Amino acid sequence: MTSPRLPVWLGALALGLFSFNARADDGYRLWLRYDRIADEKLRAAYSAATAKLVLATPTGVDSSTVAAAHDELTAALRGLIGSEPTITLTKSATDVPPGAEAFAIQGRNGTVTITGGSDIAVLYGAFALVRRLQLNQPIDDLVVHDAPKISRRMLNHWDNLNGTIERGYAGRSLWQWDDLPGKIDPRYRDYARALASLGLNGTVPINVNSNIQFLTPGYLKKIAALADVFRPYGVRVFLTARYSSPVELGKLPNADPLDPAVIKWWHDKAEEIYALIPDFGGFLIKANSEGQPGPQTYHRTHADGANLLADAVAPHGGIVIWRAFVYDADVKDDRAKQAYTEFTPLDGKFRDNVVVQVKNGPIDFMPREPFHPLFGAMPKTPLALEVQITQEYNGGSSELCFLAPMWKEVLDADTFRPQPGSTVARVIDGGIDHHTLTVIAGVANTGTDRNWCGNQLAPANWYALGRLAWNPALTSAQIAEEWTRQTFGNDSRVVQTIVPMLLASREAVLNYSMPLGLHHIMATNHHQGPGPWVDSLSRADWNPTYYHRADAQGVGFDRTATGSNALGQYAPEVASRWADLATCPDEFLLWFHHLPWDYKMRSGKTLWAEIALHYQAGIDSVRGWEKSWSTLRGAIDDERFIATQKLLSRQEHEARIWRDACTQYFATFAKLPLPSEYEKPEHPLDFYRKLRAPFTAANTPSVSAPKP
Ligand code: BDP
Repeated sequence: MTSPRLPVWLGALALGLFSFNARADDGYRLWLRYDRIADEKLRAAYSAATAKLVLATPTGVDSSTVAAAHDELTAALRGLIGSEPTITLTKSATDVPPGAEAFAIQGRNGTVTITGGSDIAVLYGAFALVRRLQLNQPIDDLVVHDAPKISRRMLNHWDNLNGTIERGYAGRSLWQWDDLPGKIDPRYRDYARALASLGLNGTVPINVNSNIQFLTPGYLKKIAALADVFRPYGVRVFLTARYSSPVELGKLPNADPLDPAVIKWWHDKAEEIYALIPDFGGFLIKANSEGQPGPQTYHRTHADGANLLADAVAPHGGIVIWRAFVYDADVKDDRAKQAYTEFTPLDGKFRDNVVVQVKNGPIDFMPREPFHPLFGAMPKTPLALEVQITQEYNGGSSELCFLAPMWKEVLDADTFRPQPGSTVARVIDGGIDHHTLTVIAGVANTGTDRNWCGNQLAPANWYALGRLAWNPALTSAQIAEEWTRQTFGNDSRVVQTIVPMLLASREAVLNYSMPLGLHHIMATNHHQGPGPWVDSLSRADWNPTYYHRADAQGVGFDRTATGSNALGQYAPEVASRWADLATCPDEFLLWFHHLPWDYKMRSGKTLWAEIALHYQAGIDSVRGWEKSWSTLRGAIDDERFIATQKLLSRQEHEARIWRDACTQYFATFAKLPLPSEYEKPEHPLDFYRKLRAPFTAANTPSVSAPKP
């Protein structure tokens, strides 16, 4: 990807037209780097194998999407192997289903044919071929058939009208609202290329805490201009909407979903949107959650609310994605239970074009949560999985935390509903309950930083979400290796250093922040450091003390039958495993149980010692990466080498703050000595209690939904 601001020669460098190894690289090109392959023999083999490229589409007619595939292949082959491919377009005569996103790649005797069920599928095939070349994989006698497992693969941006991003750590919003629709930042196209390269086919450019301005005619034109840029890349635009828009924009007395005037208002709004954006995807709605308006304001259900909007977009082929992240001020026994309690009675009551979007766990994107009990519990309703790519609770952009292992843990979890083998992946891909409307969404980590995501390793998470959305069966290791090779090159020393770091990082972050099932013990507002002592926020369930429940007797949230019985929301096979201390995995121990400090763990050590040692282990991991990263000096460009070195050093510092703050705080209850392996804390507890994070965009509470 080239920047509009770069001088011409640098742009050429970015496209890989120069064969030397650049010593500076700002990461702008993400994983779409087309630097010349060093191995001459391999280049010659690739050059011979790709002498002719045939794009076979259902119509054989040139389109902006075919042109995008053509451009990408040309840039990639020029850059990677220095050859000028001959690309021809033809009408396909194969068994790839028309209209579908499936593609086939066949290579023989110097001709590679990419056949797709649609033009977009051909573009996906083009990116798949390019990836093979970037990974230096053999392409002789190539036969590849591929198709996505989930139909809507989306990014959810939490970008605000004023250019800030809720929980965004990579600069300002990519969308230059003041300049749109007249001025199109070339970066929008690079964004669409990145999405298409992974097969992501939907984007919600604006925050779920929505601003009514986005539904005004002026802003709809700006959004339509974005949609025009994204369309050739197969990326459809969706919008969030504030539920009370008919009142605030339409000046109606209420927004009751059963009121005919409200129904008409939304129908008219849908017409207006589709006139500007004919392939508009539909609405993503956060309602009756964290202060957002919703149907319950009018004593109606989430189904009434969703169906109102679903009926408005249905004539145009649109869908409604209704979020299940709900909790109200009336905290009963356990916030973890609320979504299940509110939504399961509504199963079967939603229109066919509604999907309910569920976060991976029942609380809120904590570093580790058990899978959400709604998965498997609403067979008549398509359920989407929502994960967070932006690292709200995993160190923002100042820490390495590769999230594929976290998402895999959830995708592979067995809900046992209706029978064993019913994994979350199979619930959301529609396989279990035979739904065809299937959705997966990641809350984006993009911003205006040159490297897009705040640090040089964070794009691995964007990449991972896209690849898992296409195929949830891919392993974290496969994804980590692909991304590393595409981003840092195929030098085995580089690959063997970076991949293990990525794979270990999520567990390390857990260890030094919220080990053994501890959760929601972060600082107020910015969520980037420890705050286990916080107990004064206006809602009980915003306070870390609500979640860890440390006292002289022990620590942890009893969610068994003797406590909140949140476990009762899972299938009996799952519930009994987690309820029984003999079978509950250590990683969920304090999520489900309140245990004495001297509780004997599987390791033979006390719970207290294990907590302290997990915190220490987290730091030891980061220190290990600092050492291994230092061996890469000279093996990668200096710019990314130095930036990442600084990142890891900052991470070590932040990890120490977590460890010293949390262990000293919990020690005030445990009253037990720290194990000998544990390093002496740098400062007393009071120092950490007084620490205040500096002002950053990420450190400001949500604009429209103030919360901890
Ligand atoms: C929480 C975030 C908050 C979001 C909310 C949501 O802290 O900023 O608005 O999720 O998903 O994790 O709506």
